[in-house]
Amino acid sequence: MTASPVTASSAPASSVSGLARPTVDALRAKILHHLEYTLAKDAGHSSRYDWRMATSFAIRDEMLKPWFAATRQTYDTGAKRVYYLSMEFLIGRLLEDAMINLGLHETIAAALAAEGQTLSDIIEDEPDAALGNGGLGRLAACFLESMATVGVPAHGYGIRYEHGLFRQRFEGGQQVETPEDWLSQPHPWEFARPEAAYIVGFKGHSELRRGKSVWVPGETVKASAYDTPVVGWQGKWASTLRLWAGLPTTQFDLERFNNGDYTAAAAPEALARTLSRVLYPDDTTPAGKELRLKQEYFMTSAALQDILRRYQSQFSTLADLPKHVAIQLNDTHPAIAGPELMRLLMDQHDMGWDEAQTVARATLGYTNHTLLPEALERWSTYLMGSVLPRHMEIIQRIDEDHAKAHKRPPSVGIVQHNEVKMGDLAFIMSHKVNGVSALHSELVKETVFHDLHKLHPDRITNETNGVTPRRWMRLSNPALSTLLDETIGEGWTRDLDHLKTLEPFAQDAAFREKFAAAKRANKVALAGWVQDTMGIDINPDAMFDIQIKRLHEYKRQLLNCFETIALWHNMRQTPDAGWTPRVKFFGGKSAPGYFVAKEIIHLINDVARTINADPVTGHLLKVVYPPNYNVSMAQRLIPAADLSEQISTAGKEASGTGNMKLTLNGALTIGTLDGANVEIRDLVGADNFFLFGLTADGVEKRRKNINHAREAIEDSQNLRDVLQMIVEGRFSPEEPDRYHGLVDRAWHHDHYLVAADFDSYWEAQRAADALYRTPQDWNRKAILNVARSGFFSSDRTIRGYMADIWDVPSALKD
Ligand code: T68
Repeated sequence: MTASPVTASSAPASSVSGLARPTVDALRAKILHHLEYTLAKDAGHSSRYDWRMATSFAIRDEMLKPWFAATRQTYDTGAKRVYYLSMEFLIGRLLEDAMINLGLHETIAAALAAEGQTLSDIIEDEPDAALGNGGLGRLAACFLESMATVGVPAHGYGIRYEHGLFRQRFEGGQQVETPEDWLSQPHPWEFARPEAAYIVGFKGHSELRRGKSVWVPGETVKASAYDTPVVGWQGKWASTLRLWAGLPTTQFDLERFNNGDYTAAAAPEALARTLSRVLYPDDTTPAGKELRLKQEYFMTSAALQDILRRYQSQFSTLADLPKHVAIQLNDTHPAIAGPELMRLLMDQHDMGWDEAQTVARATLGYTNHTLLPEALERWSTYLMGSVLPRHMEIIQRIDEDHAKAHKRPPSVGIVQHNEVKMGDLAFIMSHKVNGVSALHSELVKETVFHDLHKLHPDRITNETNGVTPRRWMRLSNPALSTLLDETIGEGWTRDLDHLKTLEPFAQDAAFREKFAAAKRANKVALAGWVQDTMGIDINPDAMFDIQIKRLHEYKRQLLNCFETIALWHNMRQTPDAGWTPRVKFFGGKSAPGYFVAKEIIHLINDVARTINADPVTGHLLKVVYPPNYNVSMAQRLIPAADLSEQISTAGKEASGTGNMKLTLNGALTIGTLDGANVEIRDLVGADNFFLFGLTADGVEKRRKNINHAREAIEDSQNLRDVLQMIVEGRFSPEEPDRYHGLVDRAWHHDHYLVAADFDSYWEAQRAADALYRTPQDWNRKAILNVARSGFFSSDRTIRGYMADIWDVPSALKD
């Protein structure tokens, strides 16, 4: 390979101020240095992987300065720290994110170009770190970045899963899972911290020694830390993601090995490594397995030991812990933190029961992410008592104390019917409990925590979710970002409320044209990718209608699929009726054991196959379901969306965050009054949102009529035709009865009210069609969606947590 001479040696064009930024030359030299000395490769014989690693190391070097500075300032000022405990961090690719936040995008592109390398190819070479299932894990990743932008001294704590969320393939239209192996290549962003290691126990028993309970674990493992720095916008601050890997505490048994018993010799190691082997792929349904409980405790205990060690290195009295430390529990998965923190304070630091409970509660906050009753974690007292005997004792006493103090009704207990209700435990052990959208937080008060809310009326609060505008606009949508920069300045990246100043431009025809051109460019790029990867030809001038999220019955991909069939059927009957051309995109994974969701995937793929092969409607309708939806695919799809499908059964989606990303990127929403859709619609205006369907109250009432589905189907010619086509095997001629079970459930077990909402959804879709035929009006509304979506920045969410829950100020001056 011939390298061109270095010419662009002056300061790079970039927007970051205040950071001493390296020049193109300096970065080029850094990359070459890492190629040679870190990777031991000759530039002339380096692969794309080598270039990516060398580039990542060069960027990582630039992260160290803000990271060290933030850490030092936090120590020096004794600032209060925030710890975000989460079983999931769905961080995705990190290279481009770091480059953008450090203002080095163009500099790196130039440095690589000088070596004959293309930045976009290198970016694409990075595997997605898929250490999460969906919204909850992605929210944690957005929060880390926002805390680094807003200036919160923060650590995220999680597990360094060797295998993240499985990879999805389609075979004959059915989902097939294969293991994800992001760590098969070294991860350039992490620093191993073997000195930060803690022993975590399981099982054994609890015994009294001199009047004090002491836990004697039957098994132990070691949690060993790996740190990844997360820099905020313009590198003014940084946070740390600390992930734990499981290691054996006992030495390798050489004697057994020498005696030929290789399996037994390696047993302790295998056991320990299992803890950080694989992410549980079930979103919204608890796994109920011993390994999952062990993983939760493993992460939580290691985090709390680390937090106390850091605290004690700086402060003396543990009674002051809540003055200096706030710990946030991302759902109930780390809810064992309540009893574990008490155990550490009492058993290891000699604090009394009452004080330990007061300190723990003042330190902990709990975020609830779901109302689905089946999704609330419960562990059998038998399992909890055998895996964590000392914690079981503590939980029982917390429960007794609470019962006595509040003379509460029997239905409120943490321990009920031989199960530990982790939501109730988290509620009782936290000083604040929050929901994730305005509607959700109200429903939390009325449903899951109805009784506890009555006893503690000031505890539940709302923190509506948000998304980081760095990744979800600046990085993923350069076309619109540049237009925003030119039109309203760059300030929106740090303060998304600046988008308000875009509002008058909705009336400006010249701006609307530029806006439409940016959207079209994104659609052309997506269409090219669909052609290359799936061989499907789609029209960039058709409406791109996108539903991307985990497959779940309550999210109602089935409703969208039924509407797609009805649309196709109507188009075939009157192909010349002036239809608005559409491309329906689906993306998402089903939990491997979720039969009904997998059947829906199969149906969507069968429908796509049938429709895409139809010459009559080929110019009007296509269905695209790319496999293995992940963060990187979201970054590709969202900027190209015209219509955002947010169609969950009202009362079921806690918030949604994809809905926010799509609005921000100028898609109009078709949606129910569910989760954060309610706030989106309030902010963007009812005229700029396609509303349909029952309300949360309406859903509850409608369910009381046991014939709700049959009546709705009988009233809807369209829906009857759809079900008839499916049941006749129109989409599965090779196996005509493939979907008999699905159709039967639609008639008789329609728990999520697909039928009841169908006609209203159909009408809203036709209103969207009509509007799309008047591009001026569509674009005006799309611009208003962008201009009014500033509220949905995760920076705003983080400021809410800081003020309402953590009592932490920003460490940044401006
Ligand atoms: C999601 N929850 C909510 N759970 O469904 C979504 N669950 O409405 C909300 O916007 C988002 O959280 C952020 O608040 C989840 O994503 C899980 O992924 C999950 C994982 C394991 C066990 C249970």
